[in-house]
Amino acid sequence: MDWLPTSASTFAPQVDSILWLVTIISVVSCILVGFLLIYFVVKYRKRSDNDQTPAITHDSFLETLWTVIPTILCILIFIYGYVYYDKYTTPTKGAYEINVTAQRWSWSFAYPNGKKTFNELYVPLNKPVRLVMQSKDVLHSFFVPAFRVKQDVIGNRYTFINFTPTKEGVFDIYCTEYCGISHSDMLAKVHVVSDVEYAKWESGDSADVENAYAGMAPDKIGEQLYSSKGCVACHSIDGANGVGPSWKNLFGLEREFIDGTKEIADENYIKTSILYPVNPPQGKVVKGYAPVMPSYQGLLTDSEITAIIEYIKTIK
Ligand code: HEC
Ligand SMILES: [Cu+2]
Repeated sequence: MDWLPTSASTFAPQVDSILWLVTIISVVSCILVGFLLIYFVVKYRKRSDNDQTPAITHDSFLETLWTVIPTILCILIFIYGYVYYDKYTTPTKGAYEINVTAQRWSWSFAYPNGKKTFNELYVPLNKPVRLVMQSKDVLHSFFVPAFRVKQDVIGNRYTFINFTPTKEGVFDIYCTEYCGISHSDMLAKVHVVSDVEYAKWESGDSADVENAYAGMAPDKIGEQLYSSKGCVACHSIDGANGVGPSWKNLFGLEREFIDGTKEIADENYIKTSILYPVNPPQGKVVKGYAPVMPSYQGLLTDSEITAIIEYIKTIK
């Protein structure tokens, strides 16, 4: 039975060993205390009515012992933890740097070659990676259980994570700092791929993305993008109001904006809303909503936007 999540970075075994150490110390102490408790209750029970408790005030030897042993254990745990904490906060020379931006309620990643991804982080296998992270709004926290790394992401200041992935595959990224109503949707994936695949992915352009959808109908692609690009965090498809308006029956609807103007929600309106959600002159904020939608300029290709529009048309 696996007690812990997959272990997929160089830190994972180290963090696990500390966790096991602390767990074993706790279990052993718990059993010891429990056993002594029961033993003393039985041994020193009141045997008769004139049984007197002797007036023992203290025992210097025992008191020293039960102070010194736990102190040594705590110091050991601290040193053990500190050594690894130090390693994980110190950058490795030549690490591959990726910029991470957290925003309610999504993650975006910018790579050294100018590539950008949204809610999908790509890292090469067995290469040290350094994440340089910041938040555009509130406190978030970047957590990859499989790598055993977690770090708060805050505004106006960079925070960092260093790790070396050791296993190919797709792992979960969570936000672990409560950051508002769609906090639990602030999920992303990290893809650990081999060197060869990574180079291919890095040099690939958006054509790659289109190939990934080969043979799929545009509305189905749009449906996938709806979750993978994080629209799901703010837009429902069942008519329920979220942070943003629902997409149900959106296509063809007349929209009223906070500046009092109106427009029919057609292809161009939807595309403009995705690229310039809030900034005038193109951007118009739908009446009754806050101007919080992030711009997807540079994060969605034209054909992806078309696919999303096709998908929105199907939501009736
Ligand atoms: C952080 C929450 C958030 C996310 C994530 C988000 N949106 Fe929005 N969106 C909003 C809000 C709020 C509005 C309404 C205010 C406005 O018009 O800017 C809106 C408006 C829209 C509109 C106009 C809708 C209408 O009913 O008139 C479209 C189209 C749209 N978003 C598409 C998308 C797509 C596509 C994605 C994902 C790629 C996305 N949004 C992700 C919050 C979000
Ligand atoms: Cu968050």
